[in-house]
Amino acid sequence: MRSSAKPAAMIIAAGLTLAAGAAAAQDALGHAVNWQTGFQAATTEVADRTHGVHSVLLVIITIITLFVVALLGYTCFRFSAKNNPEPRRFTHNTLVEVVWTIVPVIILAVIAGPSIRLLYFQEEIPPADITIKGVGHQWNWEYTYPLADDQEINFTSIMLEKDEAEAEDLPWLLATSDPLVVPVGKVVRLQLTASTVIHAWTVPSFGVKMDAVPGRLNETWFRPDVVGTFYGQCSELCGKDHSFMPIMVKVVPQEEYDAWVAENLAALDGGDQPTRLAEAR
Ligand SMILES: [Cu+2]
Repeated sequence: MRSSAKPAAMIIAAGLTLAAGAAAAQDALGHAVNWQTGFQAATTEVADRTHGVHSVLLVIITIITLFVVALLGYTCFRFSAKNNPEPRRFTHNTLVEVVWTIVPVIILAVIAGPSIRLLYFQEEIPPADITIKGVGHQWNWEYTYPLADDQEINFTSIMLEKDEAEAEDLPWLLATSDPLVVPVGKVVRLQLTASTVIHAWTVPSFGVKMDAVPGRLNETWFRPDVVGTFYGQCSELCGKDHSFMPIMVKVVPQEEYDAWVAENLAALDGGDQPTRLAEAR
């Protein structure tokens, strides 16, 4: 037993090192890296708390799995035809049945507490600092920022082709033409819908995944605590280019966000609307 435990421990240690390295490597990137096993670094409280619940569940699941495997192994060995040629004929054991009903109920009740608390935290949108409307098209995301005086900034994020992404040193298949721009530390309310089929707006670093459904307005929110560029992908199979409608979010300081809004508004006033309408891919 002892000799086989050592390689297993080494494999686990190597896996953890790999995961830690991958997590550290992607901190600055806002997207997953090859061979990454853990989550992308959390940059919102929702993501942080989601990871917390996941960590607790992982421990509980691991203990249960090991317990069941051990029981199974013991049963296979102890009650095999060879070791137990004369099987006993009873079919019920009240004590065992009570235990295997009550214990799972207690475990589920313990899991339900933090899980439901997190669900409420995710679902209750705090007072929003900015609101953005997102529309999923086949196959790109259109964003609208409603602003004062009936003005709005409207543009469509289209995935960069490989050469375009490489020219800008951005990750291909994740980088888009015009990214979403949001201020750091502010509550962003995102209202989502879709034009033809269901899509899902997902950014793992924010812990956000919300369906965009035609004829329906779904709301979600995020408050990014870290400046940087974060990526996600459509997460609801939506057609042939489902893999090619990524999400790119630039989280910038408030001044930079204000300047970005002013720049786009100035362009609107000059009649030179920066709107980039969806080009059919
Ligand atoms: Cu999709």
